[in-house]
Amino acid sequence: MTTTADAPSVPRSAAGNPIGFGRMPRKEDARFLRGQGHYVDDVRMPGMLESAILRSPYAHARIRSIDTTAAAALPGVHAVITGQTLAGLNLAWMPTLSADVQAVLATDKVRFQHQEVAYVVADTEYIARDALELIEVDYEPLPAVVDAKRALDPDAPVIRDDVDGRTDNHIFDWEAGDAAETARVFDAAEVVVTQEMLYPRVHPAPMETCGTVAHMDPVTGKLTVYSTNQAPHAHRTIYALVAGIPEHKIRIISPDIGGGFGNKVGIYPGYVLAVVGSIVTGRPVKWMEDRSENLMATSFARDYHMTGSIASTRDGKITGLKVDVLADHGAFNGTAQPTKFPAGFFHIFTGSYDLQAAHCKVSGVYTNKAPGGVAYACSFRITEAVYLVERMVDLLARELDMDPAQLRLKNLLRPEQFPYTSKTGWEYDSGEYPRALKLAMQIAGYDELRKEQAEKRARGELMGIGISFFTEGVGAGPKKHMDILGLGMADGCELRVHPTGTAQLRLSVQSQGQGHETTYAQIVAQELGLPPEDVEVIHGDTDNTPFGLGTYGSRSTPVSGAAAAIVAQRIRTKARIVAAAALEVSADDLEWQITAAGGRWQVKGDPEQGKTIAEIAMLSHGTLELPEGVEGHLDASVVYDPPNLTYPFGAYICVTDVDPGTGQVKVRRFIAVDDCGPRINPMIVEGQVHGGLADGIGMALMQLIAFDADGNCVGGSFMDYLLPTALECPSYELGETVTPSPHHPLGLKGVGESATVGSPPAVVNSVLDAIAPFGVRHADMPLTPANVWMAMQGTPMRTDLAVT
Ligand code: MCN
Ligand code: CUN
Repeated sequence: MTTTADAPSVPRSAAGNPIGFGRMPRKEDARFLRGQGHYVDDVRMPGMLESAILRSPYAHARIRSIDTTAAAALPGVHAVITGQTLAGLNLAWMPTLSADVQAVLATDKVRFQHQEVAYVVADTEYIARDALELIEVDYEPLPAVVDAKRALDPDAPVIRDDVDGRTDNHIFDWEAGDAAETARVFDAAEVVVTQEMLYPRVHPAPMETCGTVAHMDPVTGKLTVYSTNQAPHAHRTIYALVAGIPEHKIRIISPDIGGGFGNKVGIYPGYVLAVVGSIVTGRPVKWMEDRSENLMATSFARDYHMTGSIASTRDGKITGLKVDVLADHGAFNGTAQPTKFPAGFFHIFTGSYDLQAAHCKVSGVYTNKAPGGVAYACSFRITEAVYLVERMVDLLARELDMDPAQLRLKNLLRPEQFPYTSKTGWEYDSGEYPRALKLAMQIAGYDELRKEQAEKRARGELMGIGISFFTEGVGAGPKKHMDILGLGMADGCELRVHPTGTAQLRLSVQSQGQGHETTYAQIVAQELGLPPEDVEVIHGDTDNTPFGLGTYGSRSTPVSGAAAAIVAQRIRTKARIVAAAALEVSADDLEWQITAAGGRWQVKGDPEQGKTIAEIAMLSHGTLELPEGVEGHLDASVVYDPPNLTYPFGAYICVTDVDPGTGQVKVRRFIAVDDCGPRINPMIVEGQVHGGLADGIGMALMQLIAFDADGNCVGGSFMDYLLPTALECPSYELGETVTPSPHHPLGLKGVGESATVGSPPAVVNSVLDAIAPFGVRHADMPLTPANVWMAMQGTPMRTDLAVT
């Protein structure tokens, strides 16, 4: 793996950490590596009860009756709750983040396999699960629709007949770009290539499943909720709006989170049920889902059936792109995404290319599957968009008999075109695309790889080289395009420097493994010259942190990272005034220096005279007479409303070998050049990229949630839903270019989802390049040995429908 060394000039703290940006071990690892993390399932409250959910065995069935008598009589059971109980509290349905509703417990029908039907609160989870078996539900099975392409057929059963007057399974139509202009460009095109492709349904499968402990204190009326969630403040507001509990009487605590990947953005029925359970019993109630519940009932990602067409000149200048998408949202439109558009950032489907016209149309449909979020390192539909355009460019290269790297270099946006307004109206902030691709080609030794491939092909060996280039728009914020249920996307941030010069930074974003406790301390360290170990990062507790909408869409660094920088800069400015008063000089005579002793305001031309931030902190809290209008203490707060998204990008190259006899794919090399602007902590960024590359390899080759014709989910355990391990992943070769964002105070762009977005097309392009001698144009993910082998025989599989 290639690495980036810290700049030698970065001063270091006594503990050896860089005072500012640079490689430093993660502060949180001291507890994680010792097994001392504190997760929701570790929460034990006095008198706490446990619970379990009864789920539907059918994908579609009418509920005739539910008999809970035997379950309620089981010793140790405290409450059995059904949809009818909830209906009495007006809580049988809850709003989703896409302005749809979702059943908390089914009342009329079940609409996907494993939907929530009843809830038991008992002394222990074991008793609760025993009680589930005593609940008798009389179901009338109904035909299920699991094939999105059949969901709009006139004879398809209507899934959402809870909505008066609904006669079909259509959710929305949405389009972007200029249809007329695109048609004109296609009419004039010398070459047009069209391909249908599926980005299959996948699941984020975090190590820790979802869960919650809810306690409604009957005396104070305060609801405390411990939950595995990526957006505690948004959850608090939604609980207040939905349950009618005053917001100041709700405290959401997200302790350590064992991976989110988008799975922990939304509110699941189990969370609401734990709250209801606590209200009903007057005791704290815990609900933790098991692995199968997590895989089968919480938010999925993708499930996009896409037909792309790309137009170009004979010599390879891309002129137009159009795409028609059928989006499978499952039984409830639970899409968790902050854009005001139903298809989120699919806008970015023109990718990184300079073209004349583009148009896309997305139609959403209901099916009898679990509600699809857009979770799983999705950047809210950028993932599907990048996959589409990168497959289309490869197909065009094939059609034109051009090298796919050269075709990309010919069409990538050029540095002088930035800021660039895309054909769908988004302003890409900065980019130097050809530089990144050329660096990836150089690390890969691209020309030699092509020679090796030609030699191997001559011997009948199958080797593939796949490229992808991606641009993401991350940092959900700009008001024009975004909100969540009417809430704006600005992030609050507070910084307190204590009298002795250590500090606490309070953030609204919520780490799930991204290392925020380290990188945000490093931002403050850089701006204030404090050792990063002296800056404690506090997050995940709505009573103790300012409002903000949480961590997803790689928005933390673009939004809260900017807030942290600005709040520290405000303190530095105030510190200058205090230092000037203490030194009896004018503030203009002071200059800022970061020394081994930390950040210091010192007299220009007389560096002996100065005050460190720690000294200034004591003075600010002490007896020093502060100038007129300057308050004591060294605290500040800020609310940062980002003017635009940030647009990180990258160039990936994947080398695969395919076994001609079995279709087995081996990823031999993976080269990833990422540009997320300056890197706060290069080690953490590389860790994010490593994780994302493994994700991408898994999705491209192994991961799949498929359904049989009756709507049974075939992917409900790790025996069926295969996650990549070290065995499937090569030792990654990373590179870096740095193109700062012009509007972020530190030039930073997000990176948390980059590799998950960018890698699947590189792997797929590589495998399809390997088996090109068989005349295969396209095969859908996952490229399992069976699927690859079938493609080599000329019949690639329809991967989303399981044959049982
Ligand atoms: N960083 C940096 N320099 C940059 C950009 C980022 O050092 N120029 C650091 C950040 O400070 C942060 C980390 O990299 O410590 C990721 O930052 P960012 O890109 O801002 O992403 P978020 O913190 O908002 O994390 C969200 C993102 C998403 S949306 C998913 S999904 C995902 C991902 O992060 N889920 C993850 N990475 C994950 N990593 C882990 N371990 N677990 C998850 O659940
Ligand atoms: Cu959409 S997966 Mo991440 O944005 O939490």
